[in-house]
Amino acid sequence: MTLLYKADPERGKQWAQLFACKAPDIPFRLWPDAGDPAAVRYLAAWQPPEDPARTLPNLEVIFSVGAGIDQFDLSGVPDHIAVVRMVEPGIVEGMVEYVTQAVLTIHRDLFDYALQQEQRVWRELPVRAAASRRVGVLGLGMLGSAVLERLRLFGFPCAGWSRSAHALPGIDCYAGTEALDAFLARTDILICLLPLTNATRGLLDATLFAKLPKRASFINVGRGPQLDQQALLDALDSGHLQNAILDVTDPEPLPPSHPFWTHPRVRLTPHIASATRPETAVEVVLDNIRRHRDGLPMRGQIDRSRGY
Ligand code: NDP
Ligand code: OXD
Repeated sequence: MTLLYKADPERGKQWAQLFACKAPDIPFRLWPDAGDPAAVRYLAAWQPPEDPARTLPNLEVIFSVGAGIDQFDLSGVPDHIAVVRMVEPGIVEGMVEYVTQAVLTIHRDLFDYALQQEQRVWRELPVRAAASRRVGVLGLGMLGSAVLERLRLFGFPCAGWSRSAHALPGIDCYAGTEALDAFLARTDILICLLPLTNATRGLLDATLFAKLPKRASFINVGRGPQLDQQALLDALDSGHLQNAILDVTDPEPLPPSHPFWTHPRVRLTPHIASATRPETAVEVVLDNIRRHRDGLPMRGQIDRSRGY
């Protein structure tokens, strides 16, 4: 019943200690030291090995160490192997912090003040009330709903968009392609927290940006390939969009010559908005292993037909 860990080796050492302490009955191995491959039933990975079913013939569950699973090539994972994404409170807290700071950076004009500072200009800009800045989140899942719940407390009018209908206190919920235009038309700060699937790849394009109000801003914490990067540059350069904060790009890292690095209206961070915290993630994985052993549904098991 071995669990094999195949992701960042430093965090792997923390996982190893936590497993030794909380589940000494489950042998824990750190990739590439898999031990007897036939003993591996559980794999915790950012990216599984190639042909996981052949490499690990008795594999039963792949746990993503991240909330997203788009980095997995599911075509190489047979149906009898369950795939589970990371649903744990540490990831949620990190994302709430990151998006809150990004929204407040935009809302309190810190892009403009940074430009003024470069020119040694000391000039007040009018402060806009949060109640007049409409925030909209693409994705109402574990992360999107938590982010909105926090932003609502600042007084921003909040809305979210998802595939299926949701009802969240104090949030205007929009669902489905037919509701997207109305959601965009009421959104001054757009945040992407969608998983990368065939349906969301390239979704953030010129047509979508054109549907936002003039001088809206954009925050991408979903995945780089959801964004048409040239369309964003065009929208910023034409003044239709005001600012962009990007934690994810395509590729990662961006090449040194990419215009995002130097664009005065773009802030970049290297995919650090949020990360799994070993202390809380190990608890969740252990709970899911227990559930799996007891024949109960695991938390975060993905639906392959939806791709997330
Ligand atoms: P969830 O699976 O919990 O939520 C996904 C949400 O997106 C759901 O509300 C879902 O709708 C909606 N959605 C999916 N496809 C569509 C579509 N085609 N049209 C409309 N809505 C859609 O995911 P999480 O909230 O946990 O995570 C979201 C993403 O955030 C991850 O997949 C990952 O890419 C990214 N992420 C980024 C991190 C970073 O550091 N930058 C860290 C962690 C995650 P419905 O509710 O109807 O199913
Ligand atoms: C994740 C990520 O999906 O870090 O967890 O992007």
